[in-house]
Amino acid sequence: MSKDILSAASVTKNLGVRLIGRRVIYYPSVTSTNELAKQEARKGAVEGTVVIAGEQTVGKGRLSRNWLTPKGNIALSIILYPDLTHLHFLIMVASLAVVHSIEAVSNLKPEIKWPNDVLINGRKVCGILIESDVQGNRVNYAVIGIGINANLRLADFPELQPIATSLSDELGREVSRLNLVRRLLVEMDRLYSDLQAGKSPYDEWRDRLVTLGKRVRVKAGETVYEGIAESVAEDGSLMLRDAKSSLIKILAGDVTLRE
Ligand code: BT5
Repeated sequence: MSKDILSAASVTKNLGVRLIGRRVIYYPSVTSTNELAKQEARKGAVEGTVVIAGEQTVGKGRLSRNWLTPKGNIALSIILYPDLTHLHFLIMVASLAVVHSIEAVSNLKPEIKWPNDVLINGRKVCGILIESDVQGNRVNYAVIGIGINANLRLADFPELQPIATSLSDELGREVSRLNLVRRLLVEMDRLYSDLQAGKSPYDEWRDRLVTLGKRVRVKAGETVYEGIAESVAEDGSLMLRDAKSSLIKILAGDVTLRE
């Protein structure tokens, strides 16, 4: 088990951020940081507030799936009040921030898999769940939930072993969650500031996608598409070239990369 101590004070100390991470709420154990962050957002929490947990008992993936967050992992949720025109960029900002922060604390080479995964050596090390409340043109809030397998022994979770990995399993040593979380917040703060200043994360995000050029199978709702992942649009959708050479635009889905 990791000995590094996560707390609101240790995370925020001299962090030097403008928005994201200027306020941190830490809980040793919660149901889901996204649920708590949404409650805080509805109460008007200051933008950039981060809810961090030592473990989650009911961590959430997309489409009501489960996200396992035993002790030693990282689970955090960031509260933002973005413009509607920026909403689709948040997944790009978040995945780039995760990649940069892992690279900053290790020599690992993370890759982004469309739409919301970060992989190392082909296995999922991080999942991102963005939940937002939109009314007309107004975004009441957006919560970016990030789960990173930091110090997780996959041998203890056989059901995840084929698809998942952790930083500690990849490195053969534990990582400092504190260093990683602090770096993640600094990267998020910088990329979000850039976005607000009109600099889009799109180009870098597209260039780092492992998905492009690959033969993929995408399940979106009840529909399954197969073809070559040709490109991504600036709104984050995947452009898939199917067997009939039609170009199909897919907003969100589950991707299987095929050899
Ligand atoms: C995701 O969903 O990848 C989004 C995960 C978001 C988790 C964060 S943690 C902080 C915040 N609070 C929350 O409650 N959630 C967010 P999805 O693409 O649907 O992937 C879910 C699938 O990944 C599951 O069905 C499992 O197969 C697999 N999975 C579950 N736990 C995992 C883990 N720790 N590592 C890798 N894969 C996992």
